[in-house]
Amino acid sequence: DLVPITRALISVSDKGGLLELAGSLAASGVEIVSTGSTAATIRAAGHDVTDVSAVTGFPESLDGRVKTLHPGVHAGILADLRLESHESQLNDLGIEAFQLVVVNLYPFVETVESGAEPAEVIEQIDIGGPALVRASAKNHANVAIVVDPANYGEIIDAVVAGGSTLKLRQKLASLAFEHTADYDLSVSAWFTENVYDQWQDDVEILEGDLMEDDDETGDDDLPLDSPFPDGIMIEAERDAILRYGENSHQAAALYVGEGGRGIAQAVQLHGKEMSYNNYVDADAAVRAAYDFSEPAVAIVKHSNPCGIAVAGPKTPDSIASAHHRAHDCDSMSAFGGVIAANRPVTLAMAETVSHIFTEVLVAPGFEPEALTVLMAKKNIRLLELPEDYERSSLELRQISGGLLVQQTDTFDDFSSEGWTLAAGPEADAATRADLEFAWKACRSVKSNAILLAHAGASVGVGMGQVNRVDSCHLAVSRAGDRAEGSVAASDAFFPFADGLQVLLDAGVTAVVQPGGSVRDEEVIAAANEAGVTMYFTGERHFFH
Ligand code: 93A
Repeated sequence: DLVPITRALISVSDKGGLLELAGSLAASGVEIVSTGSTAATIRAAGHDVTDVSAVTGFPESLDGRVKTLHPGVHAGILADLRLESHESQLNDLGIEAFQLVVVNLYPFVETVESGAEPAEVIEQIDIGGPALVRASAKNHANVAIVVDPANYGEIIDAVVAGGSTLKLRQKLASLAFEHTADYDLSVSAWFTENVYDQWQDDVEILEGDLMEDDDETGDDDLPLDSPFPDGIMIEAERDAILRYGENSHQAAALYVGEGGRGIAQAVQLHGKEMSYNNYVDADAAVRAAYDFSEPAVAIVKHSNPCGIAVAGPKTPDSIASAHHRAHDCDSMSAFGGVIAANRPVTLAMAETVSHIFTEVLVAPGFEPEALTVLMAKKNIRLLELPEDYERSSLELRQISGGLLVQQTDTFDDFSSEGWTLAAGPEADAATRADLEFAWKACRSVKSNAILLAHAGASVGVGMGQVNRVDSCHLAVSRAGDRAEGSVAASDAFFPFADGLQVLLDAGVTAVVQPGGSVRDEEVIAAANEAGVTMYFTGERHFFH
């Protein structure tokens, strides 16, 4: 497996160690073929060198963009001379093989770091170099590839010893692929950070409006009213480049679908640019507040509500009252929150909000005096929703390699009329109203939602847990004393009695949940034992 070295291609940007290498190769009688300034450097030192253009019969062209990209070079690198057919083809084509290729790439990273303009950076994306490196590494059975001056000593030793061993060539090939992979990673990272201006303004992306494609095949299998076409094409226009995504190392942009009326089209009246997380939270807050037809406010942190409330009784300013009560649910979490109101913001509400650090306040309008008060705060973002705001009827979620599409959970019959009494006595009117409120509010809470409510306001919300018991603990501990005498809603059934028991022990007086667990009997027994009313709704409202 020893490959004697008689012909080498050298093309290097980093000229360090070059003359020593060329000198040793020349002394061993190796023919050196080289590109532009590499050839010039070697020649200037007095060694013989063949210009690559003499090999290809083609001038180095396009300001150096095309130097070695030529079959006269690449066939000489890629020929597997263990095969007679390759050898005879090279002979027929009059191409000579290389046994050694020495390349280091255009200094892309260094150019970026120097603060160069994009055009200059792009010129430093090496194309021909990586092609040489990868071709040689692929054909390591025949060719030794050196990408780093640190390995020049080894290859000089090999030449002197009579040739390269397979072991050495394999090691060098592995280093070579690692090198080109690193190089391309640097290039792609630079593109992600810098080249958004070149993004198409109109793209088909996985956001925005759905449009049926023309392909009718397969429709027969779907019910006539199916919202799902065979294929979907989504059209949305880039609206803004955001400062960054969920974290500062993630680039992000907002695309807005045509004709939609959702949060993406809210008009920003005041404040710093909206961030990616602001949009996600504002969407969640609006979803929660707009589930109610009566004046309601939701406060969201990390896409989960930390307070949802409707107005208290006999209040002169219902939206201000709803906000006050939503804030009181968990005032610690409300710090830095995103607030959505489903009625125009009044002066009274604005005055309260202006004393609470708030990222975003989104509403269908702002009274002029409210706007004056809020605009005095430079950190709050104010978003106005269109009057005809509507949630999209379909929800899209990207998974790697595909797209999940579902109808939005727009189920809107939250009345207790269709519920079944599963345990305890029938609830009185006030308790029923609270249960209906809790059942509705709990729909906007993610992942094992448990919501405790009293008098049309949440008093403790448990969410985001990987089991329902922990959500119960969380809801109860957040409610504190307020758990006693509250009602509870659970977005899905209690699989065991343990979660419910946490609520019962805390003094919850009535519970609403879908029911349907195989252990419903145990859960019902626990409620009966505590003398607590429990209704089954028959529907669940998972939200992940
Ligand atoms: O411009 S390229 O992308 N096209 C080529 O055909 C090509 N061949 C070698 N870059 C190319 N190279 C690179 O040129 C090598 O990777 C090396 O970094 C550099 C050496 O050029 P010079 O010998 O003119 O300094």
